[in-house]
Amino acid sequence: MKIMVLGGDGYCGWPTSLHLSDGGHEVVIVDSFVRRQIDHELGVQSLTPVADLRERLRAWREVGGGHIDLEVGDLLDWEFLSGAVRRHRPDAVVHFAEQRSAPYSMIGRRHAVYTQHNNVLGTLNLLFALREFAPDCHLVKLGTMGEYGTPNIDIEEGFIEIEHNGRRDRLPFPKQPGSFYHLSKVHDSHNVDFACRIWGLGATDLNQGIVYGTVTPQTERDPRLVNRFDYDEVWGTVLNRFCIQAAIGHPMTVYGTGGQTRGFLDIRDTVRCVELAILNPAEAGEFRVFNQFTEEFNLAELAGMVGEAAGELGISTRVEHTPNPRVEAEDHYYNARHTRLLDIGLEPHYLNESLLDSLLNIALLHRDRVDPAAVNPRVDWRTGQRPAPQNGDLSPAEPRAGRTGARTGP
Ligand code: NAD
Ligand code: USQ
Repeated sequence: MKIMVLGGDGYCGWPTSLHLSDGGHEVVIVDSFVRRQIDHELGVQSLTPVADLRERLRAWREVGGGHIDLEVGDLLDWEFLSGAVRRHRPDAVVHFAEQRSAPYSMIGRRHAVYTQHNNVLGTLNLLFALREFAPDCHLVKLGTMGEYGTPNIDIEEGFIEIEHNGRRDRLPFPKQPGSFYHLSKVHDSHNVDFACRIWGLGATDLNQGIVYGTVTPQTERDPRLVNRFDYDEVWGTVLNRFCIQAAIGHPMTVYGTGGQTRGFLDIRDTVRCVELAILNPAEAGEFRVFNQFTEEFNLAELAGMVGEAAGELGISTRVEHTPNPRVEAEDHYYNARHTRLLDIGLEPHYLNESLLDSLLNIALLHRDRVDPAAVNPRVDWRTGQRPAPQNGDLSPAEPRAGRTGARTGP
């Protein structure tokens, strides 16, 4: 199949592109590199040294992985995006290309506006490009489990059967997201659902949980193929953060009581879930939702698991319950259905099998690259950004939108 991977330079997009290319698909990466630019503005960097995308693509060819095409440009640039879709006429588009940090979206007005502008309008441009130039293309859109929030009932996969005043219907599951970023995903879901209903597009919304790990069988083939591993307070997801904290002797920063429960999955399962969705496409006019995670943990449990695994390596750890910078329920009911990907063949990796090899060992290998100033939380949901410590500036220039994308090849 011909597959466009939007956001193919990112944490999920890069290993997914390699996995699909390895599976014999023709892959085209689309990326504006805005994420690398924001890292630069925030003064943070991946724990793992990430090569330039063209160097990554060269390395993939040199290890026999084959050719991956590249389109450099912004989804907000209609001429660029529609031109790329028209030229390639993909069978499937995987859409990762969004600002994906909840803390970033809560720094202040500009960051909230940037996040929703980039995410919602980028997706809207994509829907129009598909309608005009590739109406039969299957859209695989990355959503998030955080769209649902933490309701006091079981979470279904996208839709719920409701009986109200004696009548029944199947309706979108209620959404109670917890940040302007998570809200952007809800807005996207509504727009994609609507486009499927009125234009007959086929789409899968993958409501992904929190991803951990960095290694896939493809990224291991050459050091230049290494994936990013974020640990700073804006981009680092919780488990990756606990592992680098353990590795550098920093207390694990559990926000509040640690009773917050979330769905988690290994990056190796992310790439497989996306492939399974592509190989089992939505029908024309169908908008379907898969909850994409494999295990649920609360944060106190997670810190305990990291502490135990670190102990096996002779590393002692400490947990610090920091005042919660976020506004979120800390003790709540959580039970989310996640059977649809298992039904089409997902064989999950489990955390207790990967904690040492794909997390702690990577954190230890690169611990000299950790900037301790980037570790503690500074973005507060109520007040926005707090004053910077010694270094690390959280006042980026207004992120630019709508830059002209040039067509390039590797
Ligand atoms: P990332 O920041 O590492 O990658 C996103 C990529 O998209 C970057 O390379 C960035 O340059 C590109 N991009 C962003 N806006 C763009 C635009 N307007 N035009 C072109 N390129 C653009 O993020 P990630 O962790 O790989 O997340 C990918 C997707 O998966 C996001 O949509 C995110 O919401 C979703 N997701 C991620 C996680 C997680 O734990 N990382 C969990 C659930 C869902
Ligand atoms: N947390 C801590 N300590 C930390 C960091 C986070 O206790 O040092 C807590 C947070 O308060 C939250 C939980 O851990 O309760 C998860 O935080 P996170 O930063 O790992 O995840 P989140 O902000 O939800 O965002 C990440 C990705 C996002 C994706 C989402 C999936 O950045 O792109 O959409 O996970 S989900 O959480 O299922 O919505």
